Amino acid sequence: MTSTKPNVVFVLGGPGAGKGTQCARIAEKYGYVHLSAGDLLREEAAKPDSSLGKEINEHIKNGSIVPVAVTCKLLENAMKKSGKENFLIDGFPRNQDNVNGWKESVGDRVNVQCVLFFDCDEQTCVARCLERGKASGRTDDNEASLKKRIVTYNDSTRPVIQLFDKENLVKRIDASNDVDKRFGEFLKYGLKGAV
Ligand code: UP5
Ligand code: MG
Repeated sequence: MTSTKPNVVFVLGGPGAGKGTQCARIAEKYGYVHLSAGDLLREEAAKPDSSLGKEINEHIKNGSIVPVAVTCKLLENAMKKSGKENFLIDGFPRNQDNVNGWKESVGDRVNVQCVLFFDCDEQTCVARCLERGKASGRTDDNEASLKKRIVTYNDSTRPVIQLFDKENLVKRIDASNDVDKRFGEFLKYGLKGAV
């Protein structure tokens, strides 16, 4: 049966695993809309009139997770605004509360195709973020924030990936090797438009 619902691919993995880099490539090649939850939160926080800016910035710096109602609203608005049907949702859901909030507000209105899991060792993740931090201007690309981001990832996000795995939704990708080698791995996952 063909689904007429929008398709969603969740993209998860540690800080600096390469989610954003690969999503940009998949989006270009397969016509998905790339929505990074982190980018949407940073954009919202940067608005001069945002009442949520301070709270979002605190969470980002501390590597903690922004309340799901905020993130879900930003994602839903971006999906609506795009007018498109295939979405890569990068960096969400990050904990059980995110999963519950998404189910409540979006739930069956979309078809969750799969979860791309970028599996990358901690040392590589940290090294990439610190390197990027030299020029990124991100308030969380420093050693103190990275320690907290890694703890949050291990304690809160890994269990979510395990949960999706039990539902047979997870496609694991070795994210520690080079960018081009990894890109070829998507071809076998039957993303919409992939051949
Ligand atoms: N790079 C990438 N791939 C490489 C490769 N194969 N070889 C060598 N270098 C590679 O890549 C990171 C860096 O590594 C880049 O410089 C890249 O060139 C290089 P990137 O593609 O940016 O990795 P990504 O996995 O996207 O890393 P990011 O730092 O964005 O991941 P996070 O999950 O930590 O950050 P995000 O922006 O998603 O979230 C930030 C914060 O927002 C969270 O900590 C949290 O506080 C908050 N947040 C929420 O609260 N809720 C959400 O739903 C989402 C975010
Ligand atoms: Mg990213």
